[in-house]
Amino acid sequence: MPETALRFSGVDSYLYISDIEEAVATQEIPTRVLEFPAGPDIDSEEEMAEWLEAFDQVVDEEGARRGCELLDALMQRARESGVQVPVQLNTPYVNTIPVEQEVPYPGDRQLERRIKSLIRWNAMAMVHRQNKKDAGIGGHISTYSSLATLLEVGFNHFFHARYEDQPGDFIYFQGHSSPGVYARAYLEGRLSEEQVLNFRHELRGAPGLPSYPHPWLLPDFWRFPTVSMGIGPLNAIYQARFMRYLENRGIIPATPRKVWAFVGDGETDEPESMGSLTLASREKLDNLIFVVNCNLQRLDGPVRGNGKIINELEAAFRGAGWNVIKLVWGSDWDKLFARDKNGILLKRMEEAVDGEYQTYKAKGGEYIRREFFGKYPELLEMVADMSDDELHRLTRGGHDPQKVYNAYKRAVEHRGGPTVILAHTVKGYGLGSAEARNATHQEKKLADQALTAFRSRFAIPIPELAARDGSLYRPPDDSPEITYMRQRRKELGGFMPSREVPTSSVGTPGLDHFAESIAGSQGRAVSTTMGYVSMLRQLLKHPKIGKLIVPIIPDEGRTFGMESIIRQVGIYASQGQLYKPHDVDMLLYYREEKNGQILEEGITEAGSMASFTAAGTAYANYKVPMIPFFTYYSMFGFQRIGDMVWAFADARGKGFLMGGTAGRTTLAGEGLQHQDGHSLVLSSTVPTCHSYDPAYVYEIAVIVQDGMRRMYQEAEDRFYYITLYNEDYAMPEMPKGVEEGILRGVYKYRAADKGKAVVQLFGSGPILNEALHAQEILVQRYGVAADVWSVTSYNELRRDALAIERWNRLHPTAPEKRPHILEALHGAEGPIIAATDYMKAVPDQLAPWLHNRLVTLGTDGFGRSDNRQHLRRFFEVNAESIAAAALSRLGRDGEFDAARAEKAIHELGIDAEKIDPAIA
Ligand SMILES: Cc1ncc(C[n+]2csc(CCOP(=O)(O)OP(=O)(O)O)c2C)c(N)n1
Ligand SMILES: [Mg+2]
Repeated sequence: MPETALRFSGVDSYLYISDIEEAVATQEIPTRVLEFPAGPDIDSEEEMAEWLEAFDQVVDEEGARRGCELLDALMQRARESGVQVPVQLNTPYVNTIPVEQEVPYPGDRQLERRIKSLIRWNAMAMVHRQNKKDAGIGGHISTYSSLATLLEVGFNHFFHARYEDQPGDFIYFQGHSSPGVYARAYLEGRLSEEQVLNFRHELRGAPGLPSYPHPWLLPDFWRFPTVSMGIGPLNAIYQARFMRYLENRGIIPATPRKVWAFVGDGETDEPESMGSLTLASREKLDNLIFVVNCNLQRLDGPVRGNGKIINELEAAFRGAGWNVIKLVWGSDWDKLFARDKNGILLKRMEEAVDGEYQTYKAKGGEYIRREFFGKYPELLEMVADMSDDELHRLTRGGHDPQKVYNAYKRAVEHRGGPTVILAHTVKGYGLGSAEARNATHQEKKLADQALTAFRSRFAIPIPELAARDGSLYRPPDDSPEITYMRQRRKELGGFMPSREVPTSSVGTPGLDHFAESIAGSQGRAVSTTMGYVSMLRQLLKHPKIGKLIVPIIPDEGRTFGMESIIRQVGIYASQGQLYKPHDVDMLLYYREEKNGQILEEGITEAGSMASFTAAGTAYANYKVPMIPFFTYYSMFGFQRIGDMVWAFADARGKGFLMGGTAGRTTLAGEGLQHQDGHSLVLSSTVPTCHSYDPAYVYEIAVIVQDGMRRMYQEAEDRFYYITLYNEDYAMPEMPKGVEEGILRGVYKYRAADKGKAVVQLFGSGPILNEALHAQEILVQRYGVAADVWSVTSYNELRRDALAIERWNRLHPTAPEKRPHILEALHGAEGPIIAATDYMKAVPDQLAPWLHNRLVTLGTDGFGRSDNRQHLRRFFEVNAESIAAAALSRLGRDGEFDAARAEKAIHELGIDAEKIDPAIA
C-alpha cells in the first residue's frame, strides 16, 4: 500500500505520515508543522469563484454536455502538464437521476400499493404460519419486505415475459425473497392456496413449495437457482453474454430482452458476485441490469457498518466500467434537498455511516431528529415543521416507486454497457419492531401485536383473529387489484417467473458418426484427450448438430491440443478480431470472430461454468438445444466450483464436463496442486451427473453418443462428467458387443488366455493398461490366470446396485433381482483387484455387493512431482503393485502359497515397509 503523502504549510516537499510521526517523535521537527494551513488566501478564493462562475455560465447557457466536455478538456490538459488528477469514482450520496429529470409514474400508484401490500401480507403470513405450525421450518420475511417495491415496479412495468417466439427477460431473484414471488403468483391465481399453505412442506402428499428457487423442484416456475450467494450474479453476467453469443452466431434473433439480477448487498461479499464485472462491460452487455438491494444488512448485522456499501459498490462497479445508478433517497427528501442551499444536508448524509443509517430506522423519528438532523442547527431548523413520525417515514430510494421506475427506465434505455442500480432499502420494512434490527434476517414469526400492526399498516381486510393466525388473503378474481395485476402481466407478455421446455427434440448422430474413434489409432500412440478433440472436430462438422455444439475452455486450449478447433470454428469475440494475430500466416492461427463458436473464457473456471450453465440450459431458456462441452483441468473443476455444478444440476442443465489432465499419476510432473485423484468422488455426489473414467477413445465415443441421445433426443435431465488423460498409448479398435457394458460401467476387456482365471483385475483410465500388464506378469511369472475388465464407471454401477437393492428391500416376497455388477461378473471367480488413478473410495463404491472379494488400489494422498512410472510405484497402482496385490490376496485365501506371495512382493520391487502414500 502506498502511503498517503501530505503537503503541509511551511514544508516545501511532500512528506509521508510515518516520516512526520517519526520526526515528531524524535523532535526533529516541532509538532506545529502538522497543522494544516489556515485556508486559501483571498486572491485564490477570488480566482476560484471566477472559475466556478464561468463554469456555471457554460452549463446554464450551453448545457451539461458542454460542461462535461470542458472538464474533460481540462483534465486532459492537466495530465499533459503533469498535474496528478485524482481519480473520482464516487459521486455525492444522492440519487444519480436528479428530480428534474424524472418522468411521471405511468401506473396507478394507489392500486399498485394495494397489490404490494397484499403481496407483503401473504409473503409474511406464509412464513409466519408455517413456523407457528412447524417450529424451526424456517423461511425469510425481512428480505422480501425490503425488495417488494423493487420487484413490483418491475412486474408491473418492466419484466417482459415474451418477445414473439423468444422467452423474454430473464430474472434472477434474490433466492430468499422467494415468499414474495410465491405470494404474487398466488394472487395471480397461478399457485393454489394449498401450495402456498404448504410452503416448505413439500413431502406431505399435497403439492407444496420449495424454500428457494429450484427448477428441479418446481420446473414450470423457477428458471434460475440463486440462493447460494454469488451464483446468481455470476450466472446472470454469463447469461447476458451467452444471449449475445447466440445472437451474434445467428442462432436466435437479436431482441431488446434483458437479464435482471436482484442481488443482496451482503451477497456482494462473495468473490463470485464481483469477480466477472469487467467481462460485462468489456462485452458491452447492455442487456444486463443488476439491482443491488442495499438494505445495509446481511445475516448477522450490517454489511459495512463503518462505511457505506452503496459508495463502495459504486466505486467498484464504476471502476469496472458499469453504468451506475444510485437510488438512495425517496421523493419526500426532495423538498429537503430543495431547502439545502449550502449543502449541509448532503454533508450530513456523507458523514453518516451505514451502521448509523440502520440505527436511525431501528430507533425512529425522535432519534433521527436528535442524532441525524441534530448535529447541525441549520439541519434541525430544516425539519422543524416535520413530526417525528414524518421523519421516520422519510423514504429510502428503493421503497419509492417513482424513483425506482425512473432508475429502471434509465437502465433499460442505457446503451453500450451493463447497468447497476444501487437501491437503498430497509431490511424488514414494515415489520415494526423487526425493522432494521440486526436479528431481522432470522425473524420467522411475528408477535400477535406485530401482526395486528402489520395488518393495519398495510390495510389488509381480514379479521384480527385471522391476522394473528397468519391467514392468507386473496381478493376475488374480479377485484380491481387482481384485474390490474393480470392486465399488467398480460401487456408484458405473461406471468413470471415461468419455465417451459419445448416438446420437440433434436435428432442426434448415431455411432456410425464416430467411426474414426471406434476404429482405434492403428497402433499410433495417442491420448484419450487427443481422441476426444478429434471427436469434437467431427461433431462440429455434423450438418445438424454441429452448430449447436459450444466448446468452452478456460485458457487450456493448448494443453488439450485444441488449436485445430480454434482454427476450425474460431473463438467467439463480440468485437471480431481488431488486430492481426502474429501467427496469422500459420495454419493454426489464433482466430477470433464475431460469430466464433468457441467460448475461450480466460482463466476462470467459475466463469466457464457459468457459460456452461447458460449453454446447458439453453434448451429451456432459449428453446435451442445447445450442447456444451466444457473442457478443463480436472483438478479445478468440482473441487473449485462444485457449488455451481450443483446449481447447474438443479437447473436441469445438460452437457459434457470434460475433465482433462485427469488422474493423480497420469498427469506427470505437476505435483500436489494439479494432480487430481478425487474429482470422481465429488462428481458422484451430484444426482444428475453421470461420471465416466474411460480408458480408450472408443469408450468415450460410446458415452458421448449415447449421452447426446439421452439428453437431447430423449429429453432426459442429466449431464456427464468424463475424465480425459494425457498419456499416449495405442487406442484399440472397439471389440464387438461392448457398448452396453461401457455405458453401464463394466465389461470384460481381455480374458485370461490360458485356463480359467482365478483372479479378476479391474482397471479404469490408463490404469487399465497397468492391469493388462499385471495380467501378463501374473501368468508369465507366477502361473496365475487373470481376467481384465475395463470399469468405465463405478458410479453408474453403484447407482444401479443401490436402486436394485432398494427394490429388493421394498419387495421382500418377490424374486430377488441382481445388480448389474453381479450379473456382469457371473461366472468370474476369485478376488477382484480394482486399480484406479483416483481415490480408493471410487472402486469401494461397489464394496457392499462384492463383499470381501474386493481389494482396492487407488491414489489417496497428496500428489508428487515425478514421472508416471515413479508416481504409480509410489501410489501402488502400477502393474507390479496390482500383480502383488493379487498374489497377496490369493495367498491369504489359501489359493496361492503365502510365502511365495511375500517373496513376489519383494521381487516386484515393492518396499513393503515404505510409508503409506495416503498419509505421506
Ligand atoms: C454461499 C452462501 N453462504 C451463506 C448463505 C446463507 N445466507 C442466506 S441469506 C444470507 C445473508 C444475505 O444477506 P444479503 O445478501 O445482504 O441479503 P438480504 O437478506 O439482506 O437482502 C446468508 C449469509 C447462503 N445462502 N449462501
Ligand atoms: Mg442485505
